[in-house]
Amino acid sequence: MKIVVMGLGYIGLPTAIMFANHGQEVVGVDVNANVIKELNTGKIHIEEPGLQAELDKALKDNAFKASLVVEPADAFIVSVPTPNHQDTLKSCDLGYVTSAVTSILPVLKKGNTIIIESTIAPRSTEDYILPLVESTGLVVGKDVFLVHCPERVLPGQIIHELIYNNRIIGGVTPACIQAGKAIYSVFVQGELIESAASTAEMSKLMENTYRDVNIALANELVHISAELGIDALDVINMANKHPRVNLHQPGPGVGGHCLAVDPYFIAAAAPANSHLIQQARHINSTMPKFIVEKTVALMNKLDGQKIAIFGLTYKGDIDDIRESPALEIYHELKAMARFDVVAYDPHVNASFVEKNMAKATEKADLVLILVDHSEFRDLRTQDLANMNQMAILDAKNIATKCVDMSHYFNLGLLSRINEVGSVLV
Ligand code: SAJ
Repeated sequence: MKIVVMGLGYIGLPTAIMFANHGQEVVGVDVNANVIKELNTGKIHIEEPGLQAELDKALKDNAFKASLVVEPADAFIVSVPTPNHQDTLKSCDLGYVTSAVTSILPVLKKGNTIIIESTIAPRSTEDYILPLVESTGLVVGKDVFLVHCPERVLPGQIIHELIYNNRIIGGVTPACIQAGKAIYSVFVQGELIESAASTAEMSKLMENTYRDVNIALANELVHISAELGIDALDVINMANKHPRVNLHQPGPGVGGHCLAVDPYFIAAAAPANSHLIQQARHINSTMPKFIVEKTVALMNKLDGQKIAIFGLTYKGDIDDIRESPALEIYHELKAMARFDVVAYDPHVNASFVEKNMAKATEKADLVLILVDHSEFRDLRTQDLANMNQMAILDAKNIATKCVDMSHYFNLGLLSRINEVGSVLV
């Protein structure tokens, strides 16, 4: 089978290479000429464990090539970004998807299958992509097959999860589902679950929305508990001892390209019926502001000058700072021009990021932990001995070996900020 994969990013590239290394002839298409050049000379442009070795093998076997141009094939897999529109409800921008599909149309033949892997708003396959495909005169379900098959992999474990995760095969017609199954069964060992295209779209979006809403509930609990003087983290621990309760963890906000993006696609598609989802987005996207307020309140109490921010990425143990609430907090505190703000992150290489922890904490009045990097788990009070005042605001509840500091606050203990007087150690 010949497969064209459109979009060679975090999902498209590993997918293309997996097909190539399972006996298929694969052409990876991207609009970025540099990416094409690098891949054809054997270099991957993204960081993903095991992927370089997989590309080496695919190139050696002549099973994969990268190209700027779409070629005739048996199947086309579209894996391009779907950002939010900058409209009020941040709806789904299908522009890259429709332009990828449009570029396939001139080479589309009877018997071909088009699979959309990009995360898309509910009903996009049937309402927008189907008419586009049928504008060629080919009939979907009879002449060609159209499928939405959302990806669900976690960066860092992509190759393993591509093979072993279940896949939802959302067909526009029963024949489309079968065409999709035949393609993924080449290498997927998880279950291939048959569904309608619109169900597949919505289930992908709801997986991430479920987490976003659950995190918002935990963050709202932090607000409530700060007001009432109750330890929110203890409450979560207690409640989660119930066999059917799984409250998520609060934090400085929700980042990344999935949880902070996908719920808007649902909300924008059905604004009058998505109050909870919209409210959850509001709660999570205003958490950075809340953390800034608490930081300023604490710094005022401490009469402090220097803040050492620990962690800038959107979640722990990764190097990705895009859509990061931690970065937003850093910029906000910097912009106030009231404090000396230094960012320390052992995972991030950027000129404004301090790589030396001792330098970051030197004469600091507060360590503000915003990311749960594993390194911070081992942080001890004596590691911070060069601080001016021994204070930590730990928004991820990770520096648990530092709770004996003069001032240690996590999101369960915010109400105690009011009790702080200026203490120099
Ligand atoms: N977060 C919290 N509290 C929690 C859990 C997470 O504040 O209890 C925050 C994180 O710090 C981060 C954000 O949420 O800022 C998102 O992190 P995440 O680990 O929940 O998710 P992503 O965006 O890295 O990956 C998700 C995954 N989806 C689910 O687990 C349902 C992944 O499987 C999907 O493939 C990916 O979205 C995607 O592409 O949609």
